Order: sequence, then C-alpha cells, then structure tokens
Amino acid sequence: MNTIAQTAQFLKENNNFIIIPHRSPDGDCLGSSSALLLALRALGKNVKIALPTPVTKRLMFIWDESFEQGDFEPEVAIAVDDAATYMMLELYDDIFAKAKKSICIDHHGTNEGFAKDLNLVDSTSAAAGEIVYRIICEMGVGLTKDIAERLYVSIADDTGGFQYSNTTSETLKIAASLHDCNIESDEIMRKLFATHTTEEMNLLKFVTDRMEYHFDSKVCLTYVDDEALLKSGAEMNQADAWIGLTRSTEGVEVGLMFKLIAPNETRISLRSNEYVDVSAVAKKFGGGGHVRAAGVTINESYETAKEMLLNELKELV
Ligand SMILES: [Mn+2]
Repeated sequence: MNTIAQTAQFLKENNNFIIIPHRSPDGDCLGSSSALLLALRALGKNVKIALPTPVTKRLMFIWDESFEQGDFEPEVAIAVDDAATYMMLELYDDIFAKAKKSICIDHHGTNEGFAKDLNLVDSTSAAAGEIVYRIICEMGVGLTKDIAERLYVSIADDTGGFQYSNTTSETLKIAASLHDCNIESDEIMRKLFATHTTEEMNLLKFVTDRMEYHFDSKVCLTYVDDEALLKSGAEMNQADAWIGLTRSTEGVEVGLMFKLIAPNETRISLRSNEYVDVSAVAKKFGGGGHVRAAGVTINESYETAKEMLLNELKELV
C-alpha cells in the first residue's frame, strides 16, 4: 500500500486525469471525486469524471457539467471509493484498465488494491473524503469553499451525519477545518438527510410494510421490487434512502434490504449496529464494504438469496 505523500507526489507529477467513482455514486464517492477534481484543476491539471451511472437528484447540488468526460483522452485513471473493479461497471474495461497509468484511492477494508501504479487504501478513514482531504493538504492546495463543501458532503454522508461508529476524532477535526471555510453545513445536512422526493416518500410505505423479523428480532429485512417501484414512481437507487431504517427497530442487530433487480439477480444492502461484521458476510458471497455497512449482488432469486443470507446470519446474531 502507498502513502498520502506518495499519492500527492504522483498526482503533482502527472497531468491528464480521469476520475472514476463507483456505480450509484453516494455523497462520499461524488463529494471526494469532485473535491479531488477541483484541487487538481487548481494545480493546472486536466481532470474529468467518468460516471458508471448518473448522478442522483439528491447530489446534483455538488455536480457540474464541466466535470463530465466528453471526448477527453486521459493518461491516468483514478478510482475513488471503488471497493472493487466491478463497482466501475464497464468503465473498468473501457477506461481504467486501458489507461496508461492508474491509481486507487479508497477506504473499504475489503479492497485489495487493483491499480497499476499506486494503491492508497485506508480503512481507518470514515470516508474516501478524509483521504482526499489529506492528499489535498499534502499537495499544498488551499481549501476553497467549493472544495470544502464537497469534502463535507463526502464525510457527512458516509458517517450518516457523524452518527456512525466510523466517526473518529480525526473525522471531526477534518469536519471542523472544513467548517472554517464558510460552508453552509446546515443546508448540506438538510439536503443530504432531511430532504426526500415524493417518490421516495411513497416508497417508504412499501419498505416498512414489508419488514419482517428473524432470529428473535435480531435481523430485520425488507425488499424492493418492481411492484413497489411502479406504485411509488421511484427508481431502484432511491431505495437507498431507507436502508438505514432496516436496523432502526429496537433490538435489531442486522438490517437487510433486498433489491430485486432481475428474476435471478438480487442486490442486498447490509447494515449492523454493534457486533456483526457485515462486510465479512458480504464477502462470503462475493461482495464487500465496511464492518457496519456492506453490499453484495447474488445471482439468485429473492427467496434463495434471502435463505442464503439468513443461514449465514443465524450463527452471527
Ligand atoms: Mn465511501
């Protein structure tokens, strides 16, 4: 694994970058990617972002048309917040693997480092944004309001608004220094955590209606299928707004949300509260993530995938 100093040095020595976030980019991914773009542009570099899937409405406020790849030909590909290569979808083959040089900046403990030139994976960081913050400081780029705002989005989103156990004193020190850049933190928090589309609100009814409890109510699960999407008007990625609720019922240790993508494709988001390492569970089935938040796609029906997960969790809760 490489260091912050090595990464900063490498970035300063190169000029044409393409940043590749993960599919369905969350606030951490998009915030850290766009903050890094702005910092590198401040150094006179050419930088664009190639998105595996479009930016959601929730995060449009940190997106800008000038970030889009267009016909730009990069030299260096930078994976940001990508736990594994498949998280880039076809952009891995089309851009990342083809690029002359590649680096990986991430904080997922399951990431083994897949880039050619440099791998900076620090699972003690609550967000990829913490690592990007350190890289930006190391490169000597001043924190503008635009950069600080994006790093704040990044860290706030991956800590659930500084609530999760990944929040450290280091996280809060970084957040404090971002605060000093005159960001409107209240507005950011409202946009991230207290604003939902009508479709999301409609979807919430399905998410709670379908909740079921297992193993002495230590596991709570729910699912989102085509029927729920059709009746609520929501899209599958909007279900992400309610994943956290699966572990919110008193006494629940593990929360699961099953997304029925296709008859034989089920995507599962896993959350835990105190003692179950859900990244280990996800990894068993080919997924990954963090100790308290992970994900996996299983090429089976909902019923089969559910049975597989419950079998695994039976011993753990
Ligand atoms: Mn992240």
